[in-house]
Amino acid sequence: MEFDLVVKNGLIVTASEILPPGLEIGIKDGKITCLGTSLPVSSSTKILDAEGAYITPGGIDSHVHLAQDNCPTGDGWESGTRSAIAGGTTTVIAFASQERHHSSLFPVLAAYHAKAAGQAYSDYSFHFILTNPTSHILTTELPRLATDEGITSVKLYMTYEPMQLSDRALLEIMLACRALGMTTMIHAENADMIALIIAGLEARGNLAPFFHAVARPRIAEDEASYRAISLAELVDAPMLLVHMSSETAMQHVRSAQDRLLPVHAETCPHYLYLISETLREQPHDHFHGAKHVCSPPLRHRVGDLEALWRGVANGTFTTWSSDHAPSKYDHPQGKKAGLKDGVMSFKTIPNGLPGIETRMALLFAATEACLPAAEARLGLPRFVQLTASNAARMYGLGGKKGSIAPGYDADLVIWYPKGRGETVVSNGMLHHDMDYTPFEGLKVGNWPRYTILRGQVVWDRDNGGVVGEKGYGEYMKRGKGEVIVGKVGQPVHGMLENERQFWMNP
Ligand code: DUC
Ligand code: ZN
Ligand code: ZN
Ligand code: ZN
Repeated sequence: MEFDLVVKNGLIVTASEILPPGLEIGIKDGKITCLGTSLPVSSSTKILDAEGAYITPGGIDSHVHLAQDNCPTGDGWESGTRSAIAGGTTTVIAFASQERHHSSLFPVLAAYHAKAAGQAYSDYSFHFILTNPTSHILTTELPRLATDEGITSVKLYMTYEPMQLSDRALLEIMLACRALGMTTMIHAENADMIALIIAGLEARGNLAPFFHAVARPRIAEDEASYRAISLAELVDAPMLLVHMSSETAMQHVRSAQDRLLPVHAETCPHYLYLISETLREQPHDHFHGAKHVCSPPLRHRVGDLEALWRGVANGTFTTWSSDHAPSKYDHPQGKKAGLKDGVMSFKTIPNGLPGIETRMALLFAATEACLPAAEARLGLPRFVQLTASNAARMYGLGGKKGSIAPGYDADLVIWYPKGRGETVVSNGMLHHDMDYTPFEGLKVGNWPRYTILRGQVVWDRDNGGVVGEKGYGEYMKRGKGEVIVGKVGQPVHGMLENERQFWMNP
């Protein structure tokens, strides 16, 4: 057996264990073909010495917004995926977004493909945001999307007027997705609670960035999360709640999982590291809080964060995604859209934070330092589940991405040996096309030293930085997602086991 590349002297981490030292990774034609000791090398084999450091699967960021029409000032595909590989992410799943007036998904998809084609440094795929789920789309287009286009997940919104769906629409989509083996992702916030609070804030002139967080309290997320779980339970559909930020909402997920319902949850670095205090006015800069405006908002207390860390450690959360939703700060269509003629309004600040490049290092930090909420550190296998393997399985890339084993794409992150990767995050070191990072000044213990995508070193931090090429990233058609938590076929609370047969297909 000839290898193109052999990675040696590393400690290989999978979703279940740290493999014994001495195992080498043999790579041929972009795939891992062998794990073994003393692998044969020829004159054409490249050797990469990991120097005793951990090797984890290339990251899969399953929640990324690139070149969406509603964030025109942030990253496009080139800068967004360049930033991804520099942070150890080899696959991004971004959104193609239907607007209400779009009666077919295919022209929308073509437009998103056109934006990404030839631009990507990382591999990529799309989820579809559905805002107008006509019966034609549900019965004719979704099946084609799943089978022909390899798009097997949709994101649905319970809030935001241009995107919000009724409970009935959510149910209809869940049923359609269930039949196709598609995954439903839900943005859960109670739209009417938020609208009421915003009206009250407006009437009182409370419009500085901080009031964005006041307008979207935890209870709005808690109620909508519980409702989304109930809707999914009724129709027996696997579901994932995206960007969760609330302890109570997380507990709703936990108790659904205790009942073996197929309910999954995602959280993001900013909810674990930042609090809403950063949205407050500073004496020198009244508007800088706009940099931290995202939905759900950052929460108020450190205690909120500690609870979420427990969910990260105990398995409640399935995925750790960036929710990279970049809008430049100093740009009239970016965050400064909320500041006109000296007058602030959080209502017109685009929502979302950049974080595609910092995602992996911010969770790796929890494997090296004690978690805020516990004496324990996060296990490395759990790090792998959260950053790569669970997303691969849930979103239909299982067997190809997200693990280090023969047959898988050779997507790897090689970290620094302990003690050598310490990094203070600053915007200047990042590769996105943004004028700030919300994590400025945060210190992490390690950073990806090399990122390897399908056998090619695309990030070499000490020798050239981004050494991959634009356009090397490929579009990934995805298969059906796997249910990772619980199982389908659970009876609804209080319903006879076979009662669904009277009103829905098995
Ligand atoms: N939802 C997201 O998924 N990202 C950014 C803002 C939002 O509301
Ligand atoms: Zn349009
Ligand atoms: Zn959202
Ligand atoms: Zn998002």
